[in-house]
Amino acid sequence: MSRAQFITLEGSEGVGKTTNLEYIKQLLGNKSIEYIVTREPGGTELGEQLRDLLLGHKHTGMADETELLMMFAARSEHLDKVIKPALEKGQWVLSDRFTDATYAYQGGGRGIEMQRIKILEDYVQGDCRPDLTLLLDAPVEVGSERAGKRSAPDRFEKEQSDFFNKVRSAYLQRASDQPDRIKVIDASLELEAVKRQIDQIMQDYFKQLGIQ
Ligand code: T5A
Repeated sequence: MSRAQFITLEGSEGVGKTTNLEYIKQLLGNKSIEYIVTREPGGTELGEQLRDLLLGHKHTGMADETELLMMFAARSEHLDKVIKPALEKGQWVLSDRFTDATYAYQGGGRGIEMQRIKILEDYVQGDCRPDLTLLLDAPVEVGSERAGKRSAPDRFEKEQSDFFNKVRSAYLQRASDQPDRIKVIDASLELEAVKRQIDQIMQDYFKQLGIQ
């Protein structure tokens, strides 16, 4: 049996990460794989408090570097208390966002040098990286419309389309740099068509790991 896998879901606002996470849970369940589901920023008591500060509107003028460091502070706690212990116990980890989001939002969106993010990634994570990342990709207008229908905008959702175009480009750049790990899914299609793409990727992945 292969070791427990760390899978992340990424994409900009409203592309359908939370919706499709449910589908991935079903696919793992069908293979009788033990897993936990978590999210970033968040996933721990402290991380969820940091999430409230990051997404809420109390600190609208937060400096970009502060935002970056808070993302990694929440991540450090998340790795220590949730992700690493689960993987060590043999449970797969399915996370709604992880460090690719930092490269996309704080790097692409805010314009912080990618090299600085890499230094923090190495420092906080050591050699812990996702094994597989599903990047749900859709034009910014599609995601914004879907997210807008669902709830009031958080601090990030208040950004303009220029910001989200940069986020999307940074994600796509990472996918093109790391094609073995990051699989791009056309999330602009109707939900059933998105699920079919996810199913194909996951079945190939199971096969690669020798999971029947
Ligand atoms: N962040 C996070 C950083 O800046 N740096 C970091 O390092 C990290 C980790 C987190 C915010 O923090 C930022 C990024 C984010 O701004 P979040 O809640 O994780 O916030 O992210 P959001 O993108 O805001 O999450 P959403 O819940 O808005 O989007 P989802 O999960 O992608 O979308 P979902 O599944 O809720 O779907 C939205 C709506 O669309 C419908 C759904 O039913 C739902 O109503 N839908 C579809 N409709 C039609 N066709 C489809 N194919 C559909 N798929 C979903």
